[in-house]
Amino acid sequence: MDILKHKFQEKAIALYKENRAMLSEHGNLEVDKVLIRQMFGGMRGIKSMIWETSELDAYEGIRFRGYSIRQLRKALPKAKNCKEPLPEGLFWLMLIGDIPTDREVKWLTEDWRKRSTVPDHTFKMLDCFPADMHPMTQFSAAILSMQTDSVFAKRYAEGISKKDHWDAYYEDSMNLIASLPRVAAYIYRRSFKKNKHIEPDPTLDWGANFAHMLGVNESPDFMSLMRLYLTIHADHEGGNASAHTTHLVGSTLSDPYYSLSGGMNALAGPLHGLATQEVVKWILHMIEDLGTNTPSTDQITDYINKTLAEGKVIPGYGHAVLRQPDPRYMAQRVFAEDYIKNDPIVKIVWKLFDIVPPLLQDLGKVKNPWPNVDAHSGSLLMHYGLEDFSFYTVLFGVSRAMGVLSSGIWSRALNMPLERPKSLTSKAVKKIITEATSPKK
Ligand code: HAX
Repeated sequence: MDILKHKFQEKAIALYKENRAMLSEHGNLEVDKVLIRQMFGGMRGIKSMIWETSELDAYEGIRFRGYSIRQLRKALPKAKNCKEPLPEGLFWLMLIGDIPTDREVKWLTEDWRKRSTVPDHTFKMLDCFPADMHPMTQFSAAILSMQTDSVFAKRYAEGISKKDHWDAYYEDSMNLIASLPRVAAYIYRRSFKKNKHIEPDPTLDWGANFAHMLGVNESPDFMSLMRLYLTIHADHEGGNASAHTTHLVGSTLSDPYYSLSGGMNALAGPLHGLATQEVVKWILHMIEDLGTNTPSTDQITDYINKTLAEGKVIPGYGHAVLRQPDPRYMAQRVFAEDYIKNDPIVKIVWKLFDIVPPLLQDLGKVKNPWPNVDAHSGSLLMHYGLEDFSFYTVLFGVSRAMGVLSSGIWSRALNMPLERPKSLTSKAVKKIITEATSPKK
């Protein structure tokens, strides 16, 4: 058994026993009552699932195993001459709960390199798709096509014991994460670079090799950005749409390929991960509309009001849980301040930070007027030559795979059951209200 898997097994058995004991003693304890507005309001705030790898606080933002992004930028192992953490280190932390050593991270980079083979039929299938098919459609289909290699599906068909589900899930998850940069880079090059592909570089770490295969910029700065990007987008606790979808599909004991493909379809929505493309699209339209890439505060204000008057949202702003500027936005801002502070699009992104929140607040209904992660990411990618914004959500997906699959391994190890919440009809809710509000006889 490999070193990561062995450590995981020890941790998983211990937590499984602890949780079982806790359930038998305190299973009937009430944590939260569900309100009618939560039932109709996208289940906001209902505590109803277990997610070990990260937790989101409305004011402090995301913590991975208790560590904030700022702490992780210091504590996680780094590549030589790079200030940003290696995403492999975050994966180890999410799975095991401890900050890995440099040696452990080196082992993981090498393990993923060995596992990074993509089946030939996946490339052949992608080659049959129209080149202008949205990259997220290609990505989700490519993930699904690799399901032929699923260790979990094969072992399940052979009759695997419940207690070994996590082991097969681990193998699939590691294989999948290892191969995603190759798949994503292939989609990018076939869609935007005349089908001219770049071979992986086995001397590079996971994130840097991905940057290399995209082939838009060979500078160490772009590799640093990619490592940061892949680290901060990985996980945002379990209730967000891509994580929750992956979790839900996995709860049926569909294998990680089915589950992640489902999660990616959720990420592809404009209220979720597609917002990263929408932000850049919206800024570029604004520049074209106004005829300048240095718009004044008044011009930007008018453009925002026009967008709102058309009944659209301002992409990159607002959040279902956060009530402060997203620390993932702030981490990217710090990177931009260090490396590319004179970029015109970055300057617009920073101007929007001052102009958008009061305008959203004036609407009187927006709960969080601050920027989310997607408000900044595209401007950084554009600067380094990754200008094809319909590809941005695929990058997000490669990173998100680390969070949702490490959580998936935990779900199988803790023997999480089929997920099946209760639904009611509107009529049934009205009846409940009538009974609760009519005077007692
Ligand atoms: N622009 C305009 N209106 C907005 C808004 C924005 N950025 N954010 C919220 N609102 C509106 C909502 O549409 C809603 O209006 P209605 O009542 O008329 O339907 C009202 O304000 C209340 O919404 P809320 O409770 O504040 O926000 P929700 O939890 O319902 O939704 C969203 C959260 C992220 C979907 C929302 O803020 C939004 O649409 N933002 C823009 C899209 C975006 O950036 N999405 C990415 C989010 C982060 C993420 O998942 N990244 O992957």
